[in-house]
Amino acid sequence: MANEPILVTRSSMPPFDEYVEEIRSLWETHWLTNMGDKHHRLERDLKSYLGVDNIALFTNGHNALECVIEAMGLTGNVVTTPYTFASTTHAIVRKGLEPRFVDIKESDYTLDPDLIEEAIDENTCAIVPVHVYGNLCDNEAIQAIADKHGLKVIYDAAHAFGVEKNGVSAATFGDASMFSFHATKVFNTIEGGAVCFSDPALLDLLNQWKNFGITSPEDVEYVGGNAKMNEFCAAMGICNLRHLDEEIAKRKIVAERYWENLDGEKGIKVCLPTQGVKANYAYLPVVFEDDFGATRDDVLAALKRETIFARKYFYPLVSDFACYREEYDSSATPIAAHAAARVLTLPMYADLPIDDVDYICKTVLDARTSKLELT
Ligand code: T4K
Repeated sequence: MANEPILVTRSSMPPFDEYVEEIRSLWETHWLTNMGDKHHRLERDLKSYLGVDNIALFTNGHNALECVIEAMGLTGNVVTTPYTFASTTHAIVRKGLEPRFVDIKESDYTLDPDLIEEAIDENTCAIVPVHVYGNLCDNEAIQAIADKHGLKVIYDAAHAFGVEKNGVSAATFGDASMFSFHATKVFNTIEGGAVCFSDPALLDLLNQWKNFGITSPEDVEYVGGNAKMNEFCAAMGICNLRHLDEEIAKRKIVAERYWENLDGEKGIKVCLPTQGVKANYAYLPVVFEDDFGATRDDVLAALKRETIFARKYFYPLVSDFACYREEYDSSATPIAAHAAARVLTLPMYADLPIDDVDYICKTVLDARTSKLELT
């Protein structure tokens, strides 16, 4: 049994004194939120880190996604994936749009471009693909379809902070990309999120939509909400960003040890980075195929007995949640259904000791024999 419980992830935090130093000025200014100095500074730092011209910060990734849908004035239906966190679909539905679920690719669990066109009709306004686990979607194929049909592309890039393809930042893909800066993400601002976008005209709209739709001191043009990042969260982001490359380098060592231990084992499918992609090692998904010798749930239980808490990201499919299952049939997306029924995300964070990785892998592989002993 592990000495301490090992959870699926652990938030990255800067040295305590560094954060205290960063927030010291707030006691002088008493400026705590509503797009203050820290907020502006983090925007500048992120533009530079992500290589983008336009960014808007938010309270969280979910509100960021809702806001960009609102700011683009989208109506109709949206082609998207059911293999994601509830947030992606909820944002679409909460903004009055209809999700059209399309299946994913077996290789990396991202939206399959070959299936997108079948789902498009005259009421389709956008494609919302997800760079799930930080695996990049086939952005070129998706963009070609969007251009052909005059659709917007908004990436749910919640998992893809810092990921690049052939030296190009994923934050530049499509019309917009939403990032989550939740505590569980590679880069966190405690809670937070951002939208990076190509059309500079969106900046004012996003800033207005996240601030009650206020357009001038005496006018409110939109029925906006409140989704402004506060100064304490922005300060956390400023500090965490300074250490991010080091954190990702440590994650790489952890991920590579997992792959060394697990890749090639019968019935196990891991997700290796694609050629030309600079990965962020956000998650460690493993699919247990039927010939592994134990089911995904057997493995989960075996890990739990050792106080190791893996998670079933993403099971069930969003289309199987109680709030959607009446309207959708998950057998229409068989590859997503197959992966959801067999996937586990194993513990992954920068400071996860290599000995623990070895122990987790041993427990995973031993689940085959303990299954035999139990039967
Ligand atoms: N799109 C996608 C594809 C997403 O995955 C997400 C969020 C979003 C959109 C929306 O972005 P945000 O609005 O959240 O910015 C977690 C996160 O809450 C959620 O942000 C994330 N995806 C989702 C995949 O995972 P839970 O309910 O599974 O998290 P929880 O509380 O069980 O935490 C998991 C583990 O993380 C814990 O066992 C320990 C560790 N942890 C957690 C917290 C809260 C920490 O180390 N520190 C912490 O503060 O949803």
